[in-house]
Amino acid sequence: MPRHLVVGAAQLGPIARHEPRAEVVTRMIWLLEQAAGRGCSLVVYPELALTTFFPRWFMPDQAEIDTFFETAMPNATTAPLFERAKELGLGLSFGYAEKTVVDGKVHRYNTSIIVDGSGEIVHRYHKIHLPGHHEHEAWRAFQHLEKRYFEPGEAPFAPVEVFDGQIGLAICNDRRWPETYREHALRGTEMVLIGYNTPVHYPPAPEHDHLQCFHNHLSLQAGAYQNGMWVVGVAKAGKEEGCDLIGQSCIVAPTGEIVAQASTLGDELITADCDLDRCAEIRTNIFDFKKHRRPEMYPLLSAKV
Ligand code: CDT
Repeated sequence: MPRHLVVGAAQLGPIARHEPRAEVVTRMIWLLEQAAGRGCSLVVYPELALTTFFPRWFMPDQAEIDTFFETAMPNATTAPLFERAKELGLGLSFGYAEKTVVDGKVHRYNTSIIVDGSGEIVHRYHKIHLPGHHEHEAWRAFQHLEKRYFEPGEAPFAPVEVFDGQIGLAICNDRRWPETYREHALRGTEMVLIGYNTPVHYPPAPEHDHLQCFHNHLSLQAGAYQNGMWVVGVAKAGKEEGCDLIGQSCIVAPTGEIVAQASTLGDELITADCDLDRCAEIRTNIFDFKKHRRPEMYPLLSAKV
């Protein structure tokens, strides 16, 4: 039996700083219902899907920063999304800012989850590659304070068995790192779900602004092909609080080909019927890791340099 997973990439348009979470959830449910109509089993939303991309502002007051964090998932605001998905028998994946207490210590993560078709959270991932800076840098047109507001995840990339496949997570900046896909692939991941918020303007190197969309697809397509896996990239797009975010949400086959792509910068669903067995086309041929990989020749790859 071929293992087909019909997946929906649910791109979100801009979310205003003071837009209530409940309104965002309503938008997410609208996309979810479209996905059900198109035969999807899994719907993937962006990084930090419930709020505006708040690391663009320096906020000295931790209480204000914490207004963007969730202390439970699901919670009263997201419950309607979980309930509707369960009614429709659909799985979900979305990112959010997570505040959690472990052994009396508070942790804040940039988190993404996978929810199965029965409404259970079956996987939780804490973003490993946190970009940006720690301190307020007034010269920038806007801040990128992920390093200040989150702590990095400490669990390696790994898939979970769900939807009759090996499904994994990564978040935004992770997609630019070849290690993300290779670690996933070595652990058997067949599809990686990657939400992102990527500004067009990159203050430290504005000469690269015109390359943002190119680098997005370059990374997602190379990661898919060089590791023989499906890649689902989902943007928060459009002009958000004066900051332009790229769109280009896409679903990439293990051959590196884009099989579906968003054409707007707003709320938009794209879908693809993904045959998970197609990963073997690459992994038992050109990138047969056991046969052709030479890990003894790459000792620095997992060393601190
Ligand atoms: N959210 C996120 O990781 N965004 C970064 C922006 C560039 S680094 C400041 C990205 O890699 O797309």
